Amino acid sequence: MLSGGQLSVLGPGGEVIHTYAAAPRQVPAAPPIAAPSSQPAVSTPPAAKAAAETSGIIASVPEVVSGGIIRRQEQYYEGVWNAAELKGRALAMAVGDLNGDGRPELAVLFKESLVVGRVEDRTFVPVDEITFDAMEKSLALDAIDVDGDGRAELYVTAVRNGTESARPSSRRLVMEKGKLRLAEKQIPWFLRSVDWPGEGRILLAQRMGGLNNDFDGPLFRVNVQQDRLVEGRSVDVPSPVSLFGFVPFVDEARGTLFAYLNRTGTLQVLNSNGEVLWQSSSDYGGSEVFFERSDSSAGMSNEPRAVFIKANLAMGPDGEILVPLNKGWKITDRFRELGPSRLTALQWDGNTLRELWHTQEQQGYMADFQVADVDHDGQLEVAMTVTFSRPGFTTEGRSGVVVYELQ
Ligand SMILES: [Ca+2]
Ligand SMILES: [Ca+2]
Ligand SMILES: [Ca+2]
Repeated sequence: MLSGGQLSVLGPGGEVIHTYAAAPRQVPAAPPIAAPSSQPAVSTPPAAKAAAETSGIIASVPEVVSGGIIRRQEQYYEGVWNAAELKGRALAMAVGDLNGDGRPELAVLFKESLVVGRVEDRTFVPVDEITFDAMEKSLALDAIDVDGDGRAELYVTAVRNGTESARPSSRRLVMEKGKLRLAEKQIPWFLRSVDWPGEGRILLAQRMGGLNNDFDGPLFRVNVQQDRLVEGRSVDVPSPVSLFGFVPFVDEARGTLFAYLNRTGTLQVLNSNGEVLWQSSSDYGGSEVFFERSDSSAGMSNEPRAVFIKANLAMGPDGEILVPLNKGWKITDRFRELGPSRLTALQWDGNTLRELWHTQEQQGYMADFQVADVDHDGQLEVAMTVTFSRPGFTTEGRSGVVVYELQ
């Protein structure tokens, strides 16, 4: 990484292995524009690495040297572009084929609205937009074909305002003849799609509990029957896993394990009994998205409590575990402004999670990400929604969808 006029080569755990003096450089405040594509640079001199770091994914490549010591050098892939610039503060993003034509659509969620479009020639072309009930706060978004008709539905987790009576009031939307239709509202569950071993992505739900129990009871599958979302079988997850901030994966010896972001930002690997097999020494996660509930410990002040929706974890195309990091999130204030941010890919080696690569840092808060073929060219990308400026008294704020080529 380049900072303070020095290029630091980082090891898999983020520790500095070498530091080189480098020419001063402007740190871009906005995401870099598409760089001309070239072959991945291997064993490039430090100066070339500094140039390459302005775009793309930064991989940690193991290089065995004598004496049994494994050094990791960095390898840079170019190809990062800004697929959309949107007004307002994006809360979540989802990619899926909403109309069944074989091309993906991109949906971006804001507090009270949802925008759907397509990425054509690396540009976001809006298709439709829908505005929601202002008494509800949108929190999370998924695109998944639960009813199996070949078109993904959109699932928006939302909570009805009112700290005393806050309750999930989620929605299902479908695209019909190029228009979004609110097929169902006031769904009384939190909703989240999760990559499930042996099945692919499934949609799960969980209920809200009593005042100090925000996510309560088992996680369960949901199905669509007669245009209604219905409760299906529950899935087994270890305590303390709840709906947001985990992904299961398979270890050949140990069976299904769970990568889990705990409430203090430590990334853990749990077995099915909830035993912690590994945990990170650095922080991950970080979210600015929350709803409010009454705080039974607040006493006379009646100050509500902020319940944050944990960052998404997901599986990468090669079985990597993808974990976002928004720096600065230890501030417990609900008006936290996080960033810079990056997405890290980690691989389980049977004992520890090791870093494979991370994206170049973005100077903003990463609200959400998804691996998908966003531009329909047959190659997967990582798409992420980043908040570049926040709403103020005179501005609406600005968000972007940044796309990293994985090839
Ligand atoms: Ca489509
Ligand atoms: Ca469908
Ligand atoms: Ca693509």
